[in-house]
Amino acid sequence: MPQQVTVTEHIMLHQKRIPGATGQFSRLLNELVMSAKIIAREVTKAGLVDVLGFTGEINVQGEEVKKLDEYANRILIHRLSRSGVLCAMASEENADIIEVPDSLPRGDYIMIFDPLDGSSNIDVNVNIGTIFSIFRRNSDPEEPLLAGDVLQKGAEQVAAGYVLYGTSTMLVLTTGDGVHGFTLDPSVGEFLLSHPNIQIPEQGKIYSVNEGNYKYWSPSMRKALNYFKSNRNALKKPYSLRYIGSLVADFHRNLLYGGVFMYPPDVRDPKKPTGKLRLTCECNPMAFIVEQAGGMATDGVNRILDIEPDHLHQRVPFYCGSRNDVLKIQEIFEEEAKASAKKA
Ligand code: AHM
Ligand code: MG
Repeated sequence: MPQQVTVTEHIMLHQKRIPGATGQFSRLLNELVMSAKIIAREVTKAGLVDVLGFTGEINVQGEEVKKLDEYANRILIHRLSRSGVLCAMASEENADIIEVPDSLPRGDYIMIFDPLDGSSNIDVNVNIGTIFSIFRRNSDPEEPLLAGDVLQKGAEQVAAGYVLYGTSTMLVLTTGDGVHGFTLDPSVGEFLLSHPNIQIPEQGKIYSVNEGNYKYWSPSMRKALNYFKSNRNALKKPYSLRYIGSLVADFHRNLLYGGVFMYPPDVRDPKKPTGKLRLTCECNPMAFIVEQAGGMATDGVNRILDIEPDHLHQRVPFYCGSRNDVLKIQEIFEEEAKASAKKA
C-alpha cells in the first residue's frame, strides 16, 4: 500500500524545519484544517438545507452577505480565536481587526482570511474557496497590538493557502518551502498529500479575466487583452479564455495548467478605482503561493508582496500566474506608459 501523508504529518515535518518554532504554528494550521472540514461539510450540503441565499445584511464592502459566507466566517473566527495561537484576525467580512479577547489564551500569530470567496457562485453549485494568510506578530506581546502587526507587507507572510470546495475539497498550502496540495478523502476525513511541490508552467496557455468590463479598462489593459487574444501560447496554439469568477478556482486551474489571472482597475465604480480584489485577504496569499510555485504576481508595475498595505480592505490591480505571461503584461504596460508620456 503506498504511504499516504496527511496534512497533519506534513505540517509536523515542516514545523521541525522552522527555527524557533514552538508548536504554535502546527496548532494553528491544524485548527484551520478542522475549520475547512466543517465548512466543506456545509458547502456540500448547501442545496439540501436552508443555507443558500442572502442573510439580508450588507458587509463592510457594501455587498450583500450570503448565508454560507456568514457561516464560514463564524466558524473560522470561533475556532481560530480559541486555538491559543493567534493574537488577532482580520476577515473580508469584518470592518476592523478582530483581537483575540484577553479571556482566551493568545499567541504570536495573526491570520487574515476571506472565509468564502466567489460567493456569487454559491447558489449555482460552482466552486468557491477559503483564502488565508498568516503573519507573525512583530510588536511586544505584553504591549497592545499595533495596526502595523496586521498590516504587514505580503513578503512577511509565514504561510498562506486556500481551500477549494470543488469536485473534491483541496487544501493548497505554502509555508515558504514550495507549494503542496492536499485532497480531502471523505472516507477517512483527512486531507492527504496529492500534489507535492506544485510548479506553475513558465509559459501559460490560459488567460482569465472578466472581459465584460472591456469598455471600462485603460487602453493599456485593452492592449494586454488583445495580446492574449491574438498570440500563441506555450503549445503554439491560441490561448484559451477560462473565467469562472471564483478567484480560488480560476487561480487553481491556472496554477496547475499554466496561465494568467487578471483583475485590472476599471472605471465602472468611482469607489473602486484600483480594481476589485483585496490586497490583504485575496492578493497577498495568492501572490505568495504563485511565487513559491515559480510564477509571478504584480499590480502591473510592483510585486504584490512588496506593497505596504495602508488599510485592511485596500484593493489593488492583480495580474498573477505564469512568469512569462505576467512579464508580458508588464512589458505592454511599460510601453504604453512610455508612449503616452511622449505624447504629453
Ligand atoms: P467576493 O470576495 O465578494 O466573492 O469577490 C471576489 C470574487 C473573486 O473570487 C473573483 O475573482 C471576482 O470576485 C470576480 O469578480 P467579477 O464578477 O467582477 O468578475
Ligand atoms: Mg473574496
